[in-house]
Amino acid sequence: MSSDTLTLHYAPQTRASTARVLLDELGAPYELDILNMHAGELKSPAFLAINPLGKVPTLTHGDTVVTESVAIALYLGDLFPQAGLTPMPGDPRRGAYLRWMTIYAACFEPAVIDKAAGHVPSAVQSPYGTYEGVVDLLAGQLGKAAYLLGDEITVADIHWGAALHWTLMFNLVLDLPVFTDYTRRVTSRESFQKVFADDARLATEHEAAAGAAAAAS
Ligand SMILES: N[C@@H](CCC(=O)N[C@@H](CS)C(=O)NCC(=O)O)C(=O)O
Repeated sequence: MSSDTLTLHYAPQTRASTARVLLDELGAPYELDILNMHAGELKSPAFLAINPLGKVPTLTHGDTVVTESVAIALYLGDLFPQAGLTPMPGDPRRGAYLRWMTIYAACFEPAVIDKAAGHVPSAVQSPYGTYEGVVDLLAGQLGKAAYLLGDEITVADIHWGAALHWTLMFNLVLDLPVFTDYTRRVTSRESFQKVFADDARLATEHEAAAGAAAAAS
């Protein structure tokens, strides 16, 4: 393994799946370190030494460790600009790109997690305002064009398409056509379909292996 190898520490059917789709879309060479979440492998000492939070996705690039899906997406997008999916500095879309990636981590995800937990924080104290405000903001943006930043797909759409896929699946956002059409447009790509299929296989294997280990103990 060369020192600049990209390794995605991975568990199927998690936020790490998005990073894997993105690596494929970018044409990046990478290795997968497949971990069985059901067997506790995300909390093993070896993995905690890489990411003390014991979470995936985690990306290592030589000695560099990148955690947090949005940071990983931004890092990879900048590393592979030749794929044509990254609004790089100088591109007029760069500001909106950074804004929407940050809205995902700082506003959308906290809002849907609060919603799932039945927690309604004060709109003034909450870093995202209200759940309804965030969802309306997103619906308004997606209603303007085929993709988040216009007519061309970017890294931001790989991220948001995957996010809407799981939030629609868990009924955390309303299945408005503006969300379902966009999600279908993004996740029908070959890259997503390949990862979804492989994840289904891996998840079945992992559950069986964890079940067998539990039964034997
Ligand atoms: N804020 C993190 C969230 C990562 C996260 O929660 N990952 C989940 C899988 S979707 C995980 O690793 N869960 C395992 C655990 O907490 O034990 C990110 O965006 O990367």
